[in-house]
Amino acid sequence: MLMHQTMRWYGPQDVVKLSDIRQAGCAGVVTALHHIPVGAVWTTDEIKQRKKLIEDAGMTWTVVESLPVSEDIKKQNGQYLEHIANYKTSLQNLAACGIEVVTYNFMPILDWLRTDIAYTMPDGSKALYFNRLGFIAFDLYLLKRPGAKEEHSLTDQEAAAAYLNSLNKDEQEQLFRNLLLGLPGSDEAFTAQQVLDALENYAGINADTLRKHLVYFLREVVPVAEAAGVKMAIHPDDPPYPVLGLPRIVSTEADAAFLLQSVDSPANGLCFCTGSYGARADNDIVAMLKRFGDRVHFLHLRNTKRDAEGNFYEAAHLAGDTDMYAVIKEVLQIQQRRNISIPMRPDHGHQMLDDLQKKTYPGYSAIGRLKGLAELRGVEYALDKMMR
Ligand code: DNO
Repeated sequence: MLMHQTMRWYGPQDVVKLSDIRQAGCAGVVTALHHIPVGAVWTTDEIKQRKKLIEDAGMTWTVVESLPVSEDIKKQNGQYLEHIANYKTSLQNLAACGIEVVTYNFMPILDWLRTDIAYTMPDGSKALYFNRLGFIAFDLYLLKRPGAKEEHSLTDQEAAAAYLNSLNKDEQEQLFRNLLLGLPGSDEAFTAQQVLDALENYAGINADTLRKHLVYFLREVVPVAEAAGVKMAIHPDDPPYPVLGLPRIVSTEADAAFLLQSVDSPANGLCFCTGSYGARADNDIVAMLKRFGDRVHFLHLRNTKRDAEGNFYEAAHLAGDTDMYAVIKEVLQIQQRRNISIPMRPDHGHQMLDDLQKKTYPGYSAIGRLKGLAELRGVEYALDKMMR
């Protein structure tokens, strides 16, 4: 049994068209109703409209990414009870429309972060990059977060200052903009003041509190998901450690084990992102897949290359630190055991060829993802034959 191949589509305004995704060989599409405000209900009408677009293009809407969790839910204040009630309704509406996997994350304020969204590879293609000193420089000297100084060693502070001085004004502005891109699926970046205000609202919320809020959320929504036949899939933190003084609680094997145990239902599962977990050397990706295989509902296959200084770039799908051969082999075994086909998407991809001229969502140009998918598919095809 092969993985269910999908690609992410940002909706009708995406430069990458549904026909492109179909030609890439995908049977499924991963999308979200980005126009609906976070916390509001996804009505069956809206869901059906989107579903029809996808079906008219000859594919199925297999996975929602994401049904976003509001900041109020993460902080447990403001309108969080109403948002949780709305979340349940949205899950039921999605189920009524036949959509069974729902991805979300529990990262405070900012989703994924990169210092460089067009890092030039030796072959001229562009990749996403996370530069540790660049990030510290942003925190200390561009965002000027109160309290940041105490969190970085003197050596790091000095090195970050030197790094920043090595950049010209344009490059400094670019660094700032890249980090505040924040939310995939929207063109709006945060302003520094917005981020500082949002950070202020997290004062007093440490990892333990955030974990309690996640468990509360799961205890509320997972039974509803289970009854409706929906599988929840939490996306890990990216990068997988605390940033800007904010706690992050889905970064390690122990984090995943904790959240799966805390609500022990098959509907409470993982979006297993090999790129996010893989940015930490202490995450053994294949061992994690072995352990959590029964609760993996969605796969993001992507590779990162780390260096000794804590930087990483997004490598080609079969390059990088994660052994994709071993990952796919494990996935095939899980699928055989569970007798299902797990939805997978090639996550991110290099900007290359004609796409170098286009403005796509960072990481989501068509050709790089098509290349990634084709390579992953090849490995899977060969392994599947060998394992029979
Ligand atoms: C980045 C994505 C994430 C992911 C969310 C899920 O490219 O993998 O933004 O969609 O964290 O909620």
